[in-house]
Amino acid sequence: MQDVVEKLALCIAKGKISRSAWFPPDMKDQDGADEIAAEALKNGIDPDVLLKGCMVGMDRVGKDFSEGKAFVAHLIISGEAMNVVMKQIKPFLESDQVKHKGKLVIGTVAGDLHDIGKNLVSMMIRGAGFEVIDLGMDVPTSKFLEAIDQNPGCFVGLSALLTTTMRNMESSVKEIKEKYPDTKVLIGGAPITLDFCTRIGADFYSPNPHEAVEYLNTNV
Ligand code: B12
Repeated sequence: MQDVVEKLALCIAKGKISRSAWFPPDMKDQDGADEIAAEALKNGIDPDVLLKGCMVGMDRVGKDFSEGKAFVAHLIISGEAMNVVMKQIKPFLESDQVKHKGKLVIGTVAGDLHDIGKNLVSMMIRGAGFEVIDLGMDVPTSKFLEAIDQNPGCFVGLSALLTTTMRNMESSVKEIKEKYPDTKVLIGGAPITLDFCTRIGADFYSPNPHEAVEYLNTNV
């Protein structure tokens, strides 16, 4: 079983999606995440084992990214490799055979159409074993409140890329905290700083998804 975890983690970390994928060149003609997952499920291996492989792989690439050793393109291709595995284990996830660690409701704040960073964060957090409820972009505060109401105990992630929409982030955090003071709110996006996070009363800021995963793992 450890063998499956390691093989899958390697494919995810290196972005080897399937046997026919040309990337990465040093894994040419080797099985990718797709084949390894299919074979494992055929042999009756628990989907949790595959999820673990995804988590280990995404964790490796996430660490490299936060240390500047990997780039956005690496995260995207690793995410693609993870998605082919997730597609195969989705039926098990839906039948509750895999337990999620917790839930995160995430969205880009009102007025903001930038979702690339938010999608990366979602992907990494999903890869870490959390259920992610992605509300998309240009999300009004009322939608966040509705989602929190429907998912008691969830974490909330807000993303903003424009200095103008940072104001909307501030008012979303204020309203969320007024109505759900115990809900932990994570914020991020290129113009966001730790100082801003503290000032608006959010619980956590990170410039990268990896630290957000660490925060969730320790606070779940
Ligand atoms: C791509 C892009 C667009 C695309 C967005 C497509 C999409 N689907 O996202 C399009 C073309 C739509 C766009 C539109 C606009 N854009 Co634009 N855009 C960019 C650009 C080039 C890249 C942003 C990006 O995706 N970066 C890559 C991702 C991975 O990084 P990231 O989002 O920062 O996310 C990382 C972290 O911040 C963190 N993170 C992000 N969210 C979260 C959330 C949580 C909870 C956590 C923990 C972490 C976290 O993790 C991520 C991974 O490390 C930036 C310039 C730049 N270099 O940043 C300009 C930029 C953001 N855009 C800008 C502007 C001005 C605009 C427009 C107003 C342009 C116009 N005049 O129409 C419009 C606004 C539209 C709107 N209402 O939102 C300005 C903003 C300036 C400012 N000070 O506000 C920038 C900085 C360009 C510039 N130098 O002027 N844009």
